Amino acid sequence: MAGLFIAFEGGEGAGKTTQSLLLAERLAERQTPHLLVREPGGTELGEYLREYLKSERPLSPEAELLLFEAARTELVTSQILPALAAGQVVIADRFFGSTIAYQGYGRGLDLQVIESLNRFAAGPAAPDLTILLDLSPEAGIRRAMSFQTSFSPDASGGLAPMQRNAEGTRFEDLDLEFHNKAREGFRAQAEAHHDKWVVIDALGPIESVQEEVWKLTRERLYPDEAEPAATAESPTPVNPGPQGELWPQAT
Ligand code: ATM
Repeated sequence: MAGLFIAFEGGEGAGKTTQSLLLAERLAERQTPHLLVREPGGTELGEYLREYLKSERPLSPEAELLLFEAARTELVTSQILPALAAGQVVIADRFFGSTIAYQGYGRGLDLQVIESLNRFAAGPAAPDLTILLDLSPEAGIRRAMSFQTSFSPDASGGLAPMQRNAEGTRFEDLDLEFHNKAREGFRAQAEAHHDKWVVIDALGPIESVQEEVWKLTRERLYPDEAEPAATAESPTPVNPGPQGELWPQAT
């Protein structure tokens, strides 16, 4: 398959959305055709399922798994495969590594069942490179909280907390033990597939993580390009940019 498929994985607050957006910006600067997607989401069905999956409404672990896979199939067939066939770079904010981590390691569902559902849902679409932005759940949750809450003037002229993330909190509400298991699931995959997964310490500054991400992408997209000489110039200014309706929050 032509094109290049890059997935970002990691826990809450790891910076996947920010890094996906920054990578898309860099590709746009070079006029490299690309598609930015997130899971679950990116299609009408996917966004509909996302709303339910993130809500606190009742859901068994088995149904949860099947809904993530349903959202995935829709995204893969309608967006990812056509983009790859057209030679584009596909950037995914989460892909099937999240299902192994959350429904497998986190929820304790059978890993072989998940792997076969992942294959069924994704068909021939598999990331050429998965970038795991790794950090402890404690640090991630602290960071995510700072993204999610901001302040807005209230009716009496004071400042009232405002929830920037209007989505539900099914996963955010799970305890640290769950998030530690999910992290273990991500790291185990990175170790088992070290030819396709790269781990980046997500605690570093956004700019240096971005440089590492760009280096990994450039090596694959433009392998003949010489490494630019180091300069004293400051790195590309970081601007997570406006986020559209289908992409409401940088995490
Ligand atoms: P974010 O896009 O905000 O990361 O939310 C998606 C949530 O869905 C995320 N929650 N946390 N933390 C992880 C979860 N998820 C799964 O449990 N399995 C999956 O297969 C995918 C794609 C996401």
